Amino acid sequence: EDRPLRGDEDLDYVAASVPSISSSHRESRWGDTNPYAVKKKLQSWFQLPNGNWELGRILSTSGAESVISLPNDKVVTVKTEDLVSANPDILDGVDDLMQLSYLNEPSVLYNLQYRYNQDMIYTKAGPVLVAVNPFKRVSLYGNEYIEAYKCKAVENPHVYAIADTAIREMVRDEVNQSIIISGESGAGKTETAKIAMQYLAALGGGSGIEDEILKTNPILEAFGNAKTLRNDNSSRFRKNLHAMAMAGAAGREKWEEEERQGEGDEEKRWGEGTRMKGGKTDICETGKISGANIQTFLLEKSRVVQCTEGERSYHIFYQLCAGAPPALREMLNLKSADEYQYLKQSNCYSITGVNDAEEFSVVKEALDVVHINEEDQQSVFAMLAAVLWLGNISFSVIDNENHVEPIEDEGLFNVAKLIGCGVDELKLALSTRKMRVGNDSIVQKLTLSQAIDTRDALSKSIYACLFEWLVEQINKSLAVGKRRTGRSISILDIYGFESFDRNSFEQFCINYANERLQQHFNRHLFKLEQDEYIQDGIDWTKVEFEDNQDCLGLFEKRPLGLLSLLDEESTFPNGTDLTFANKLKQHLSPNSCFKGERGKLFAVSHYAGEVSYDTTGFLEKNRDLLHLDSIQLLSSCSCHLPQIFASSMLKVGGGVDSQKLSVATKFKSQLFLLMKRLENTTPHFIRCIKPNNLQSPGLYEQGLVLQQLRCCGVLEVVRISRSGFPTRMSHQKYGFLLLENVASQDPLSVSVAILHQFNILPEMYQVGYTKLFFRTGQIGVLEDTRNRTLHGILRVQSCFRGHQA
Ligand code: AD9
Ligand code: MG
Repeated sequence: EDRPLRGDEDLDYVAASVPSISSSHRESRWGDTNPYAVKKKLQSWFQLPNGNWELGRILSTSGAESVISLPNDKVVTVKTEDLVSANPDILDGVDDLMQLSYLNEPSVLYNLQYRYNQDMIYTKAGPVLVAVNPFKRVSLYGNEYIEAYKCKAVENPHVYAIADTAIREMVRDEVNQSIIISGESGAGKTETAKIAMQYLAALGGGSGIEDEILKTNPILEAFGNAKTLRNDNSSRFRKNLHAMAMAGAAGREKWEEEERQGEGDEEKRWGEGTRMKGGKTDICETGKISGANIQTFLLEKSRVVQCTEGERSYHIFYQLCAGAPPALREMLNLKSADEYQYLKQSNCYSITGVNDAEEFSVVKEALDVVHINEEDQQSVFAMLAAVLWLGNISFSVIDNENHVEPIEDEGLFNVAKLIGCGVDELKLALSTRKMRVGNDSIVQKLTLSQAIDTRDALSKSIYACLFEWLVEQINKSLAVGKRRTGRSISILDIYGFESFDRNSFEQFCINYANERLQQHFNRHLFKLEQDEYIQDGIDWTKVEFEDNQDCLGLFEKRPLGLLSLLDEESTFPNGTDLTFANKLKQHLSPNSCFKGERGKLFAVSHYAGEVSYDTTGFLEKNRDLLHLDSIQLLSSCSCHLPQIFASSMLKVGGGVDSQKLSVATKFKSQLFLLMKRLENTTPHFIRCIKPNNLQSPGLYEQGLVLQQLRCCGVLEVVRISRSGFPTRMSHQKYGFLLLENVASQDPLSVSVAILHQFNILPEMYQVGYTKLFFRTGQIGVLEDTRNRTLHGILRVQSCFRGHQA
């Protein structure tokens, strides 16, 4: 007699062959009355005129044309070649996109949406974690979850799981780790970085270092974040948090011992929709945090003096105006936000749901935690007030050549008092410039627009220096008395690729950085793929990968690359944005990634698409000059912060006489340092996706998501794996489809027999030691047959059960 068919057993067989579908998902599907309705076999993706994909049921196919019915019961005739294969139902909502048999765009979009609708915002794409912003509180965080991931009780994709893997690999391999988070504005990078930090902090470290690390967030966000049209709490700088942790040989032994103890425990259920494996692995002893360091890049200085309608300047200004206690208000002569020109111009003072006065106390408390003393805190607030008052300084014309002088009013007096200089010196610094002609120095008077530029440049520099100084103080506090031994985990919160209607110098720098990071990403993925092929004895030369080296060359080549030409033109006294654009066209046209456009425009073919840049303002932003007169003014001040700022500016510039480093050059060298650091780490990638532009929950716009998946390299992962042999199966999986009895054969021969039986072409697969590797799409026929066969088995089962009853 054949063995009796027990429903559960075979269900498990099916489930087991689709690795790690979450159990809640498994249950909801298996709760259906007819779980194996083989509907996907007849279904295909079809793109509607609006670009969205719909799942259509194929009613008939006559070669070139197919008739399909759409979910709204509309029946349309379409070209068969426009149809894109849909995955079998069984693969709905898999937690790793690589498990999809068909790795096409609609399938990827659908899978993410399927999960998003159930608040499963995290999904793996092979080695990459995709996080779709929920724009609402989701119950996925907190100590209970942290504990569960720590003891590996849950396996669902999560930031915690990434952080946990990073810590484990750091301890096990004694290699530094990095968690690289990217995505466009509002996608959730900063929140994700905080979630990862939460996990690291929960490891403890003693002496309050965990709390200090977490308290850096409110400070950096107050001084470096602002409300923009895209995100109420947009970071206007990028950061790398570098957490030092203990990872020695002793730690490793303890670790391995615990790992061994954790093995072999049976599965338990934990929470809803999660799978739990018992066995506690306490990593606290080994991965303890011993210190940290924060590196920041590219603070958007221009926001201090200029911002668009409906946006705000940095949060801290509004917090100070709203929350400063009376004594401080008096000392700084503080007014309300709407009395300062810099804050007034954008006509936006508050953020829905945010109380700036309360936030001010949070920041103050955080400053205490990172050991910035009361006196220094007052100096910080004085610098902020000075910047606000600078914005209120206005000028009057004093001669018929449009030369100006600052008006002696409240603004001027307050600035002089707050930075500690004489009113006359301040007036002079804002309205004249010393020039050197031969060995003589002459004084030139400034026109109105020159004076305003000088004033604004001073405000921007004070703010940028203040930000840098704060970061430095935080770093001192995070490092004080803490051992710098052991290994580290870096958490990078960086700009994603940006492409707007008008793209300027900022996008130019950001996209250049992304091009570098993309290369790092590609090389890492390539290596992972290659390792897997080699391990399984596959000929990996049959796999081709593209690289973005050409585009990087366009930026970095010397002397004829975008960056060199920009620096060269920035040092020419007669250089303008137009002469710069022309020079680019003259020298770079042969590069296939470059396209000259009319006037001041040029375009670059980035890995994520073509971007057209407008060179207007490029040279000035790149020079970022603060006149020597202003630096000298600051160094003559009696307050200590302005003095520190002046000396740091002189240091960066290499002394009084030398040319200051250009912004692009400084950025490039920061980027190189960062890349060098990253190259010595094991990277973990998190890609954040913004599902809609309204910052509202539950809304998933396919087109928007698709464009981001493309830009942040998720589709690249898919593409890279498609260009190889993306579908991998164990040798046994299809054994039962064989017409002959194969029970006695070894798994490898079973595989070969199946390939023959289904006439799969030799170039379409590779037989590895442990797995079969298929080119993309090959698995469809096998999968259909398998489903039909299983469907048959189930029918038999239900008959059998019915019979028993
Ligand atoms: V920007 O480039 O700095 O402008 P980010 O950093 O990518 O941007 P941010 O982390 O600030 O975006 O997220 C934007 C908003 O999305 C947050 O203020 C939250 O309201 C919301 N968000 C993001 N991630 C989560 C989450 N995991 N859970 C709940 C979230 N809300
Ligand atoms: Mg951010």
